[in-house]
Amino acid sequence: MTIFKRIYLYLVLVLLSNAVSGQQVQQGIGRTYIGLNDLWRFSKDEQTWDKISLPHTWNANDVMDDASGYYRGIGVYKRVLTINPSLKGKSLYLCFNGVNQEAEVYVNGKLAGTHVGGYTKFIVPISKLLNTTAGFKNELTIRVNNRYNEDIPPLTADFTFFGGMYRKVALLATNSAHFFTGDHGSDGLYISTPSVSAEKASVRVRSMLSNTTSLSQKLQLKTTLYDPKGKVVSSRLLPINLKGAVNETIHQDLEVVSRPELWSPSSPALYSVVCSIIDPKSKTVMDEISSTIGFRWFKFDAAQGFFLNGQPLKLMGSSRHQDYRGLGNAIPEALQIKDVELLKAMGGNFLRVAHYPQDPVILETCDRLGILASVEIPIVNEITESAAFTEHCKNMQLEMIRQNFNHPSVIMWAYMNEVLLRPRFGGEKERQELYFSHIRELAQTLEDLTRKEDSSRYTMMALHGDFERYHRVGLTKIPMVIGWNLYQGWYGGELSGFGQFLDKHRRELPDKPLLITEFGADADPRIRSFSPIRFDKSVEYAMKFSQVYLNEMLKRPFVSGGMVWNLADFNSESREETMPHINNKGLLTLGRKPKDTWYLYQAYLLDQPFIKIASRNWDQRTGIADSLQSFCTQPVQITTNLPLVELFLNGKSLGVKTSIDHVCEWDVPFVNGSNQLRALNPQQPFLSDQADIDFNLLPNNFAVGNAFKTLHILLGAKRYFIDDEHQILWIPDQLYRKGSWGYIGGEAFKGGNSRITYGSDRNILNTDLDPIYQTQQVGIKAYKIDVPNGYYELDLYFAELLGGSLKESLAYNLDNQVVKERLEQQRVFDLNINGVKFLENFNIAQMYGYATAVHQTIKIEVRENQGIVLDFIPLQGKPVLNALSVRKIN
Ligand code: GCB
Repeated sequence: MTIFKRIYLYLVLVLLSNAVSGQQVQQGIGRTYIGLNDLWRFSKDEQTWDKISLPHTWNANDVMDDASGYYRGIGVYKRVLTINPSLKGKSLYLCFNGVNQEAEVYVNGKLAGTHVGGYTKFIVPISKLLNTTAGFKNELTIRVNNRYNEDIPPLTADFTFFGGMYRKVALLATNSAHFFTGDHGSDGLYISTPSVSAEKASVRVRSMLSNTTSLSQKLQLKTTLYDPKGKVVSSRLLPINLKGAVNETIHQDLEVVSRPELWSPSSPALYSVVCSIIDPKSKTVMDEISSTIGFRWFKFDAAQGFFLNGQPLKLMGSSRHQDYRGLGNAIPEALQIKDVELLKAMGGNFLRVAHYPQDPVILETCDRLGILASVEIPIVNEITESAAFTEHCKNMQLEMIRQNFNHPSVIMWAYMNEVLLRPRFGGEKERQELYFSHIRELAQTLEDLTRKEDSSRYTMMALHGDFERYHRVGLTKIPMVIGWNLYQGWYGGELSGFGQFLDKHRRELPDKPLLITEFGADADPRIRSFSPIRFDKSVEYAMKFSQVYLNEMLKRPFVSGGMVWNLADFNSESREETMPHINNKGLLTLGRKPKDTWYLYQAYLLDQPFIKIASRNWDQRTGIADSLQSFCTQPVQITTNLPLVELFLNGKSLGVKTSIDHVCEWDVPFVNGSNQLRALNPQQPFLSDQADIDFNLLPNNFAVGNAFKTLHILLGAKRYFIDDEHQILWIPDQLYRKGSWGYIGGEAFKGGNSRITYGSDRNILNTDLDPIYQTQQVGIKAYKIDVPNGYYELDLYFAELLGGSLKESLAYNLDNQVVKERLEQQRVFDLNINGVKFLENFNIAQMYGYATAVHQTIKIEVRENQGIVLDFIPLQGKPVLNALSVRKIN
């Protein structure tokens, strides 16, 4: 074990910058980082190898296929490393920013180090195993494993545990005297600001030094504080004597800074501290590290919320996962930085880095942009009661804190997310109580460790909405701040339950500050509805949901803030629903395209005047013409932080509306073809927004309506579906009306759980267009389409939505129920089209399997004004139809 000789030097030295300036210190940073991100080879079986560059994951594609699960096992990376002669004699390390989740590092076949945990940095010393002879090809082998390991969190979660070396790797070369690299992946430099006020701020620096030779080295430690403009504020020079191969920790208090520029969201002033180890004889810098810091003070108050630098500040923002469309978690830094910039552009001032520490650039960007943050380790849903699990949790917490200690953006360290969501030992009361006591113990251990490591920040735990359970188990007492993940009106309950829950917390835990660490509703941008209802996945329901939640939080001062779940959609391999494998509660899509809800948050959070046609993304619309009219009236939502908005359609005013909860809504009479919308504030007409909507007007009555080309109908649905891939617009079905179309008989399919009012949320196999198959008319007798005479192509879509699975609800289903979907009896039917048998003894499950897309096509001629008539003849069970398309050929 390393022995640290501690040197306490509080207030001992008053060496000012001019005392140092006389020295001729040679410039140079003393350490070299060389990126090792190219020229890797990767293999799962060590037989066949792919050439790859970092960042890399082996799961970018298999998480999106129909087969359940994704590869969780070993992946091996190999690379040749030749050492430049200039690095001979240096101390050499491999620095990994993130490898998921177990890593073994070999140099020339010998084990150099191991690491457990997929979300933190680690550093492996390799000098002793390298051959530094010029031109020698050292072999680096990194064996990575993302298997399920019951001793490593996360165990289960609503996100994907992509395997791989998915963050950057570098070779670090230092001189023998250098800043310590062995402290939990940190830089060995810890800066705190023990007291900060508008008048003055103090700075305390703890640096860890290391000598890797047995020779004593008499050196100097220079510590300089620079202001945001790069001007030296103070500097200290301290003689140090590294006697042999030792590690030493040095504490220094820098000169007090008077009238510091404070760090805040509106003015994120960053100072920096540079620490150098100097050889006084040669005047060279042996090693140098630096860190930005910020001066701010803050507090959480259970009654009045959060205060930054003495001023109340509602913390509003989002949580974030780290993956991206097509890339899994292996995403370039530029895209990560962009996420934080987007959060700022949304008007957010807080990022919950969830559910694990993320790429170092995330907090760097938060510091730079003035976004406050919390970071947490990935204990999600449950724990394992083993000493190894506890040790790994403790180590992860230490790594997280030490690696990110200097960030002014971080105000909270957190460590458990919804840990009582799926308590083990359901049927065994006593055993479950023991399990609860182990969770409590682990929580207390992590709480104590965190407070000891960092007394300047708050601790936090995120709990799901089962207030009583957490309270009874004693978890509400442990952290300094409680984060609630609340989904009333989504997974269960009513929207009104959200405000009631907040008040309950205030009543029952009057001394405990709270944040809403999660709230959100799925929003599939391809799904739209004029009768939005929870779990229909429509953007419209998510809009309504967000308005209620934002209003309730903003009007209660005791709520310190709220983080929408989530900034962007993210991969969750086991999810099914309209967009299988994706949790689409994001305000942005997986490719970071804004949804309507994004504009709503901007309207709520931005200070500068804002108007946006939120429905702008729904720019390909369809609908049935209003009776005897040449237009179809559909609502359009404009989001704004101004009181009034005027909307124009193709240059004609549709009137001025007063905004309610940051939204103005118009019934817009869309004409066939292009429709130009323009929204402006009458008082500030220069502030406007424009959107072009292409409308496909469907005939109200085939006999009198406009020419008709295609029709795409979702049966048993109350939602529209935009198949943007094939540019097809689907509309919800209607009861048959003469001159038009619609079903006769039957009822909309209702899925196997209480959340969903129509349709199924199962993943439909063999298609990416799940919403076409997820709704259905059950017990349908007939379908009529009163099209004029001519030739038509008719497409019929089926899927057996019942049966084939009896599965436990997925971990993320907060209502925790068991999904029972059984096909009680065979479903067999015939289908006649215009009197001719088209399907005989049709048994979807038997012929194609369960929840599998079936597509049948037929060409027909319609004569004698008979239209198209589908007759369903039940033989066993109830006939069904999921969707149909009609296309006029000529
Ligand atoms: C939660 C979890 C989060 C899930 C989210 C959801 O409460 O903390 O990991 O992704 O709900 O969307 O269900």
